[in-house]
This record gives sequence, C-alpha cells and structure tokens, in this order.
Amino acid sequence: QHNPNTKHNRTSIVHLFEWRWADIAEECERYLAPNGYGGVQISPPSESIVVSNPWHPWWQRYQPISYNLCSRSGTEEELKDMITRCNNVGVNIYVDAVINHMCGASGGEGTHSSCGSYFNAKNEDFPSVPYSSWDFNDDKCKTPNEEIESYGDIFQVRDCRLVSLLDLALEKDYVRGKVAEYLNKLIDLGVAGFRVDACKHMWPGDLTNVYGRLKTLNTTWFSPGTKPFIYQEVSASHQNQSYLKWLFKALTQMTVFQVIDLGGEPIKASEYFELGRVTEFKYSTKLGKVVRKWDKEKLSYLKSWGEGWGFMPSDKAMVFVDNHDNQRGHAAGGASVLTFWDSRLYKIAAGIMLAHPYGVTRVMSSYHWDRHFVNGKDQNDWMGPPSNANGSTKPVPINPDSTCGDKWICEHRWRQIRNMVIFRNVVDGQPLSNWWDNGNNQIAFSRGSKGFIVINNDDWAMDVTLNTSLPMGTYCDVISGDKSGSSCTGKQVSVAADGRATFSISNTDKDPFIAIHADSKL
Ligand code: LM2
Ligand code: CA
Repeated sequence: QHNPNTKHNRTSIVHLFEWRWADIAEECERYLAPNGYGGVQISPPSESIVVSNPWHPWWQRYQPISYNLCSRSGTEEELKDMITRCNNVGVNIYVDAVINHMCGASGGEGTHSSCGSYFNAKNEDFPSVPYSSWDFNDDKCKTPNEEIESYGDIFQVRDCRLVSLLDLALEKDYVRGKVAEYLNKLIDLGVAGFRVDACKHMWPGDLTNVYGRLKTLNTTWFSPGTKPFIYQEVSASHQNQSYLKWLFKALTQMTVFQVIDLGGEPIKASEYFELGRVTEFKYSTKLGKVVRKWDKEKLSYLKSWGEGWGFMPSDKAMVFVDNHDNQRGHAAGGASVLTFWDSRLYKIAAGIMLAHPYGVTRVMSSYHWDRHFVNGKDQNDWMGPPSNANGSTKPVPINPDSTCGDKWICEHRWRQIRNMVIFRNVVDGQPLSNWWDNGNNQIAFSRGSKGFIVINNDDWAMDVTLNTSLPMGTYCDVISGDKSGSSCTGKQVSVAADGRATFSISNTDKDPFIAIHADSKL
C-alpha cells in the first residue's frame, strides 16, 4: 500500500545506508524522533554473500544467501532490539527486501556468507532457505547465457539474470511462500514496510501474489489492519545510456521529435502503481540539472515541478535527491545527481525537495569513500562502509557539535536538511501557494499559511518583498540557524500585518536560501 504509516505527523524517511542496527537504535532515540523523522530505510537484513575481491563491497548485501537475519549490520537480536526501540519512539523501520534473486552465478561454494551458511552458487543450492535449482528461472529465460541482454524484451528483463544474479522463479508457489515467510517474519518483529529491490525484474503479477500474502502490521505499535508500506525500486537499466543514445540517433535520423522518459524502455513504472509506491528516478536526475543549471535549466521552471515535469502521480512517488546507487554512478541517474560531495548545491536541492509537496521524501545518509576517477569512472564505487581491520563495520561516533565521525557523513544531521524535514512536517497538507520567481534562478513559495521558502541560485544578490501568507511576527530562518526558546541563532525575518516580508540573500551566502514556518515564529 501507498501510505508510509508514519506517526505524529512525521513525513520523511532517512536511509541510514550500511549503518549497524545498534547505531540505528541509538539514532532513533537520540536524534530521529526528537527531530521529526518518520522512519528509517535499513540496508538488507538478510544473510548475504561475503565478497573478498573487491574487499567486502557494499553491494554484497544485494546478493542473498538465505533469509536468516544476520548481516554486516548486526545479529538478529540486535535487529529486534533496534526495531523495538525505534518503534517505541515512533520511528518506523522499512526493510530493503532483495527478493528477485540470490547471489551471483560465480559466487562459488562454501560458507563465505554473513551467517556462515553453506551454499553452492553453481548448483543453485541454498540449503538454509532452502532453494534448489528448481526454484530459479533458468528454463524460462531464453538467452544463451541466461543473462539479460536487451531491456527492450520484457521477458528477458523479468526472467533472466541481472548482472548474473541467480533469478528466482517467483511464479512458483513455493518461492512465493518462502519470500512471504521472510517478509512476514519482519512484520512480526515490527517493521512498517519494505523498499522492494529490483522490481523491474519481477512480474507485477508475481509481486501482487507475494504482497497478498503479507500480514498486517504488529499491533503493539500499529492500529489493527494496517498494511505494510511498499515502495518499489524501478530504475532505468544499466543499459539505459546506450539505449537512449541509440534511440536518440534513430529518432534524429527520422527527424522526429518526441519526449523520451528516463525509462525509454517497454517496462513502465506505471505497471507497479497499483501495488505500492515507486521510486521516481527522474526527480533525482532533473533536480540535479536544475540546481546545477545544466541544459539551460533554471529554478523558475520548478513552477510546474512534479507531474508537470512528466513525473508519476505524486501519490505514487517516492523521491530523493540521491540514493545509494546513483550517488556513486551505479544504475540510473548520471552525472547530474547531487550528493554530499557538492554540499552547497546538495542542501539547496534537499531544501527544494522537502519544501515541495510532491511525493514521499527520502533523505540519504552516506559514508565517505575514497573516490578515484579514471576516465570518468570511479574505481572505488564498490567500497563498503567505514570498517575495522577485521572487516566489521565501525560504529557511528557523534562529535560534540552533533556531526558524525569516522567518515560517516550524516547528511540527515546537517542543520539545513534536518530543519527542512521539520518544515515539511509543519506544512504537511498545505497547498503550494504564492509562487514567485524572477524568470531565472530566484524563486519563492508558501505552503498555505504555515511555511515559506526563498532561494537565490543566481550569480547576483536578491532583495525582494514578497507575500508569505504567514501571520504577522518575527520568524527565525531555519537554514542559517535555529530557534531556541525565544531567540534565533540565524537570520530573522519580520512578516508584516499584510503577510509581506523582505528577503535579502546574497549569492555568496553560505546557504543561499531562507525558510520560515509556523514553529519558527519567535
Ligand atoms: C538494486 N535496485 O533495484 C540495487 O539498488 C542495486 O544496488 C543492486 O545492484 C541491484 N538492484 C541488484 O540487487 C548492486 C550493484 C551491482 C552488484 C549487485 C549485486 O549495483 O554492481 O553487482 O548489487 O551485488 C555485482 C558486480 C557485478 C556482478 C554481480 C554478481 O558489480 O559485476 O556481475 O555482483 O556477481 C557479474
Ligand atoms: Ca527476475
């Protein structure tokens, strides 16, 4: 279903990518609940392969060995403790569910797995589930090497192997049963929903069946009859770039002009709308272009942001500035995607996303890795989280200034992003109104009479008086500072009786935007 089941009018989710369960439990209590985060997307909790070449890449967790719940993030006990503690403070847990496939065909044989379970990739033998070769799609896939070769063929995309990952036969009652048993175990533990991995590679009919087997949420924390929130990863293919180039060439030769969606493929995100929300990758790519001012994009064009840009319906969309794949050049996205590496622009993009009513918003929380570009490709895009010498993931230490140490970036703790998460909660349900722009890269808009945001992404100063629709008073700008008691550590904005206020934003300001809302009134 499409509702994230968040509590206390909280609206955003944060992806604590590769965090340990013990750290997430702490973070729910000490930071996420007090700052209005609605939930956490966790890395896959299922047993995965352990890859040693390259050394323990993050993507090994997208290669399941069984549905046992020990992973690089911790034990089953730690997982349970985290779910309980987060739920107790009203922060939901969403599980990244990898159900399209098991490990890669060349995964080998042995016990190099996160719980130490034996498996044999070549024979498709996973006794801890158990799955055997009967449970995979080899007969259905018609390509010579079992691989997906063309994204133009929907049968290949669903029934063949994605980058050699052993493809599960989800039309089998047995496989559906095993997958549902795994998800239901998590529901019993108290999770609120699932980010379903690789949905493009599964038939909507198979997913309908699996979702249909799911229990309602644990009534210790959720009202009776609440269904799990489902959001499905449907991204443009790895082949997408070349496919688009080919298509573009073909179209130019025909001198035909046509709008091509990022998909450009026969499989459409809309096939999955009935089942749950779907990740809107165009949002991430386009937002990056607008804020970077590439392709002559400008902020003023955001007036029709959302469905007006050809995005899916708002009530079907899960949106984000970047995700764990496209922040490192994996899968869809491309060079325009903004990440913590471009922090100033990133904060602007996050501000726009969180202020705008479109979609359910997901904030990314990353770790630093040593990027090393050779001919435009990052040679280290595989690198796993900050780790100790024995390979275990490092805890997330919190510095006195509330930032994170040991190379954990914690974008969700950046004041500008955290305060915009709160902004979104305060203005929830209010319409976008009072749109203003200068025809270039200065924009402003209200959310009803609850909040107002002004952004200057031009190369010159901005000085304007605008209607905010907010009640008269002095407000604390939550981008340059925080309200504490009746004082403000940042800029102050005074709204007159007629709702108008004057905003001055230099293009050289540390963060060239201002946001005020009902709860930042002094
Ligand atoms: C996803 N969404 O739909 C994940 O967001 C994405 O991170 C996953 O790919 C993908 N689907 C499959 O679950 C990642 C990563 C791949 C990696 C796979 C499996 O982007 O690069 O593939 O996980 O770990 C790796 C190697 C690849 C190899 C494969 C199998 O990069 O070269 O293929 O393992 O051994 C021979
Ligand atoms: Ca498949």
